[in-house]
Amino acid sequence: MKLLWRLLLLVLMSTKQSVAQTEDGSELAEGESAEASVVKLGVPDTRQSCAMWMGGVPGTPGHSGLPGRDGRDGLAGPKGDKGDQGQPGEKGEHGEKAEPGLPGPRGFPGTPGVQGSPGNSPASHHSAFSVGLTSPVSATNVPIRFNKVFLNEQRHYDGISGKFRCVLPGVYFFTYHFTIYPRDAKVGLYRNDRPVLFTYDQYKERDLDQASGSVLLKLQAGDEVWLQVYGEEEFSGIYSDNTNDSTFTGFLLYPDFTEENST
Ligand SMILES: [Ca+2]
Repeated sequence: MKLLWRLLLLVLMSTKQSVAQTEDGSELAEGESAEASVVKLGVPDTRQSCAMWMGGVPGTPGHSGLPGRDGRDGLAGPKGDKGDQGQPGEKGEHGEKAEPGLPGPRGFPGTPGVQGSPGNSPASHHSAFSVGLTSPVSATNVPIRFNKVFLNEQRHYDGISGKFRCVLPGVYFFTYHFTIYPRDAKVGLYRNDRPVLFTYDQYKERDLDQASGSVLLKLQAGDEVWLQVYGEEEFSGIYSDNTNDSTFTGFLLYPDFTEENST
């Protein structure tokens, strides 16, 4: 009976020995040589029939194998922290002057300007009058006063004094037309107390004569122009009634605002 237990113990010990897993999955007891495994694959192991053989002493560990091949690259690591800001670099040299660029697009219209001050009205450059007699002239050596007004919008002709007073410097045209009756007539056109133009008519009895005259004068502001009988009463034949007129007309032909005429 003791002998049976020993045998059983030996069997258990042999099975406890470390076993190696062969490549094909079959178990190979430690200590078995490759040759033995070849024999196991191709040739029936006659030793298997002897299940009761004793195991040997464990062999010494083998030498270290050759280093294995490098492994594959690992996955990319996590993004690192943001670095500190670097110091500003030195100022660079001036670059070469570039060619002028293309013109930019047209801008928006600007805002309207402030309204200007009113200019001189063309009407302010007007000066004209046309007047006539309402009765024969009786006084001599004084301005003839024309009281019949055809036109005197600017009132530059004064019916009280009988004088035209220049307000706008410039060139003026004057003309007059007289009915002569019942005596001779001699009339002078005066400019500032000096006659510049004369008209003379000898009256013939039972006739009705007419006389006229015209002139261009360059006047300055303040100059006065008028008509007056030149001489005594025997030359005062300037006549007028309801159907016969004697007239005096003048107007500004063109203004002249040069320094010489503006004083
Ligand atoms: Ca005559």
